[in-house]
Amino acid sequence: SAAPGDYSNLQVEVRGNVGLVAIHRPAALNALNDETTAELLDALQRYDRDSTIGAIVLTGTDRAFAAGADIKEMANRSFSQARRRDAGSFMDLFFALRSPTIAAVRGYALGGGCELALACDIVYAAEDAQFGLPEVQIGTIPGWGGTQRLVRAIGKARAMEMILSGRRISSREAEAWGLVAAVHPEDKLLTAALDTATKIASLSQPIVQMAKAAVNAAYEMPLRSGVLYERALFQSTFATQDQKEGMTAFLDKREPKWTNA
Ligand code: CO8
Repeated sequence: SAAPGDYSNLQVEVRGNVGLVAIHRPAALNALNDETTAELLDALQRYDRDSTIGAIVLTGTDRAFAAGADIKEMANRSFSQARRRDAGSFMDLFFALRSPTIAAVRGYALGGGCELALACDIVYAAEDAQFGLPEVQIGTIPGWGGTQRLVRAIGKARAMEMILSGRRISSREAEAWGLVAAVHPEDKLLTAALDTATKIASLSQPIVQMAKAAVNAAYEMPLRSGVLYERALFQSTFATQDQKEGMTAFLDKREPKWTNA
C-alpha cells in the first residue's frame, strides 16, 4: 500500500480511494526540476501500484500548476548531457500510469507544465488558469510531447499559433477548444476534481483501466488498429468477475459490488 515518503517539492495525501498529489515549489512557480520530476514519478507510481487507489488528482499551488521545466537547471546543459538525461522518458513513464489522472490547474500551466496537464486523462481548470507553450521565446521547443498532444487536443491551426508565437490562452479558450473538460471557480476546483476522481475510483479498477487504455490508443494508433484494440479489450472485460457483477446487478436492480477481479 502507498506510504509516500516525505517529498521536498510535493504534498501528497490519500482522500478515500483517491491519491492527491500537489506540486509544491511555489518560490519557482512549481518549475519542474529533476528532483521534482523524480518525486512526481515516485509518488504517482506508488499510487498506481496501490490497489486501494482508483484515481489520482494532480494539482499545483494557487499561482501555478507548473511554469515549465526548470530553466535554471537547463540553461547550460550541453547536447550530449540533454541526450544522456533523456528527460522525455519522464513523460513516457507518466503516460504509462494505469490509474486515471485528473489535472486540477490553477494559475500558470506553461511549457512542461502545460505538457504535463495534456498528458493527464482529464483536465479541470480554474477561471484564472493560463495554458501556453512559450518554449520558442527561450530558444527551444516543447520536449514533453506538446507539439504532438496539443495538435491532437485542439487541432493544428490553433496549436501552431500557440507554439510558434508562445501565446498563452485563458481557461475559457482552453475549454472552448477542447483542451480542458470544465472550468470551475478557484475555490471549487479541487472539490470538483476530487468528486470526479472519487466517482471513477468507486468503479471497477480493471474495467476503468481498460477504458483508459482504449481511449489512449486513439492517440497512438491508426483508426483500424485502434478499433481492433478496443474490440480485444471489450471482449476481455468478459473474462472479469466485475463484468458479470455489473450486468447481473443491473438486471437485479441493485447496486454492483466491485471486487476488481
Ligand atoms: N524555471 C525556473 N524558474 C522559474 C520558471 C521556470 N520555468 N518559471 C518561473 N520561475 C521562477 C522565476 O525565475 C522567479 O524566481 P526568482 O524569484 O528567484 O527570480 C519565480 O519563479 C517567480 O517568477 P517571476 O518573477 O517570473 O513571476 P512573474 O509573475 O513575473 O511571471 C511567468 C510569471 C509568466 C510564469 C514567468 O515566470 C515565466 O515566463 N516563466 C517561464 C515560463 C516558461 O518559459 N516555461 C517554459 C520552460 S521550457 C519547458 O518547459 C520545456 C519543456 C520540455 C521539458 C523536457 C525536459 C526537461
